[in-house]
Amino acid sequence: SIHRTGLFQAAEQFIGLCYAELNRTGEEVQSRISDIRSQIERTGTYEHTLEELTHGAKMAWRNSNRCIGRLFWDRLKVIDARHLTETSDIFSALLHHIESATNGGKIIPTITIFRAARPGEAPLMIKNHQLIRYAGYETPDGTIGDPASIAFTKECMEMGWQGDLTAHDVLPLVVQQGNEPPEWLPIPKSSVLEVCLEHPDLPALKEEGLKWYGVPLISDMLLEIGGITYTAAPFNGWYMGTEIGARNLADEARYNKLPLIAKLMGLETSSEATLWRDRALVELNVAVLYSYKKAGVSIVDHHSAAAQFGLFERREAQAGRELTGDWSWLIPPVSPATTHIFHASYHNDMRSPNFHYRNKGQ
Ligand code: HEM
Ligand code: NRG
Repeated sequence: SIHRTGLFQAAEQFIGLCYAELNRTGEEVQSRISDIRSQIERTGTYEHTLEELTHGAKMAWRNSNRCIGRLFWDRLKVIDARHLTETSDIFSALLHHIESATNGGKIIPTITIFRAARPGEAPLMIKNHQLIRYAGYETPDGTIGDPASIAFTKECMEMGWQGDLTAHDVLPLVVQQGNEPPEWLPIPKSSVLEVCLEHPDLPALKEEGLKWYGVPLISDMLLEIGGITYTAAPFNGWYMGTEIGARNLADEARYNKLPLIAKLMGLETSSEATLWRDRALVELNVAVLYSYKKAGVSIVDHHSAAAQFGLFERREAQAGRELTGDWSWLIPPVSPATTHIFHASYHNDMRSPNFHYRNKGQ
């Protein structure tokens, strides 16, 4: 069938690339490809070896055009959870991912890969956007928490979950197997590392109760390797400070904290031309980096991240690979023109293996 032919071609292309990078011989490639051909003929799909899965996930990170953190692509820790079928075991694996990747603050870039979609079978899905995220509530007196979470928070409450209506209620894990109803599990507080924000020379900030969680764990993207789609493959690295300080806490449609910071700084906010927004933005970002560093939680500032990305660019050239990137996502949202990325251009071609959004392609 068309589907099997497409799958076989994708597999063939992936095995060729992957085995070459792993210094395997041409005979090994040929024998693996004929093995895959017969698996596809018999079952309509094929299974990756642990080595293919591990290297394929690393290649997917390396091909993530929007990611500035790709220098470390080869150091991804890959956890094979393909054998798990019970929802309770899947929850345990998610909690294990959170705890082992958090690693007391010395974050380990990690991906846990659950079973792939099988032909004609409804897939396994993690409904959370990130494994750890704060709830958002619309109340008559305004929004509480993270406005980005309002829709998902409603779904959780319809399933019987209840938050404390604080600005920082950690949402439960929600897993759906095929067409079964989704199931949820609260994450133990002890598993969630958080950082309270303080500023080196604005002592009043500490009293405002601003905080963020330590580890970004994206859980709603598809991982495609050699034509196989893993519908549940949560991954994490560490934060770049601007993600928190220039977006999550600063966007008007998120926590909208720039007016508060400006007030603490005593800035004149009646005229835009005082650049109070810009000055508050910088100090909020100083506070994020200072607080994570002080708490011993891995984080990178955007200048260091850009320099690391520059080294990644040179290493890719050395390896004879063409770099792909999405300029509009790679530039940091604070002082973009101070990084080399701003002054460069990138080819935004989609390579495989890669991560994809769920609505596209599935
Ligand atoms: C996007 C940094 C690790 C895959 C991003 C973004 C940043 C970033 C700043 C843009 C996010 C945004 O603007 O919302 C980092 C840093 C890492 C890291 C500092 C530290 C190690 C990883 C890992 C993976 C990964 C381990 C996968 C294995 C991606 C993908 C996107 C992305 C797929 C695009 C997400 C989307 O389209 O929404 N990364 N990343 N990153 N990163 Fe990384
Ligand atoms: N901007 C989002 C997280 C997106 C992914 N960022 C990373 N990924 N650093 C936020 O929560 O602010 N990662 O795997 O490290």
